[in-house]
Amino acid sequence: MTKRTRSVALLVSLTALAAFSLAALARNLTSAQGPGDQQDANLLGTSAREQGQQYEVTITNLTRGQQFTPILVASHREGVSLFKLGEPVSPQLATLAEEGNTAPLAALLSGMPAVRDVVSGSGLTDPGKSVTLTFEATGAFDHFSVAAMLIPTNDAFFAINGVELPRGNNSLTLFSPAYDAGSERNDELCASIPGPSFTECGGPGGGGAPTGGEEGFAHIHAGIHGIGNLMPARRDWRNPVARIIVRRMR
Ligand SMILES: [Ca+2]
Repeated sequence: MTKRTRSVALLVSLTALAAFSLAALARNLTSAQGPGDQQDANLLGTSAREQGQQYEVTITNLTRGQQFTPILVASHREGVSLFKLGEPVSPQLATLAEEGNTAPLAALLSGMPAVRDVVSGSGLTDPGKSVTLTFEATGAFDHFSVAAMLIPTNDAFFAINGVELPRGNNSLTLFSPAYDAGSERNDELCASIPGPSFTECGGPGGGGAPTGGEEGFAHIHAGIHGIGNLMPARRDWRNPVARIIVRRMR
């Protein structure tokens, strides 16, 4: 075989190999678009989600006569805060603190790139009772926050405001005082406090309080003083009002 002949033969072989490779690639592409495609995508999605770490947070109501409304939990980067003491709260947190409605704050947080996961519980947590929620966090999204309203109050809430999650299998126990959102006057009147049936109100509470007289900034709540319908002997508290235990599940 001459040198030229060998070159041609080699070229033919390379061409055949390339054709075979292209055919195999084409088969793979066809396969990737076949019936198994959705399953593959699901597996990929599951795999991506599993890269996050799952945490369990248990919140206990430490008050004698206050219930917690549904509890919001979020994982996020360092620097995200639900509120700042001494400053006005966001309208979304005001709604949570005045009405027990987590939806506006959940929507706000969900739209933030610095937030990884937002979970809202359901139902009320009675004095002495606990509720457990699970959420995911990963990488730099290693902080979490918690918030829920105390009822019956005008705008009291407890919160964990951006705390670093425990590392490894360690659990972290935190306590929260009651905060006042500063967005509603504390008239302690049934007509101003939404919610279920309260003893002092003889039925469900009312709507929002009249505007005006709100304190204007988030602060430690001053408690129930008997200036309206609520009975301090039944509803007042001493801080802390909530115990929060968080630990990693996987
Ligand atoms: Ca207030």
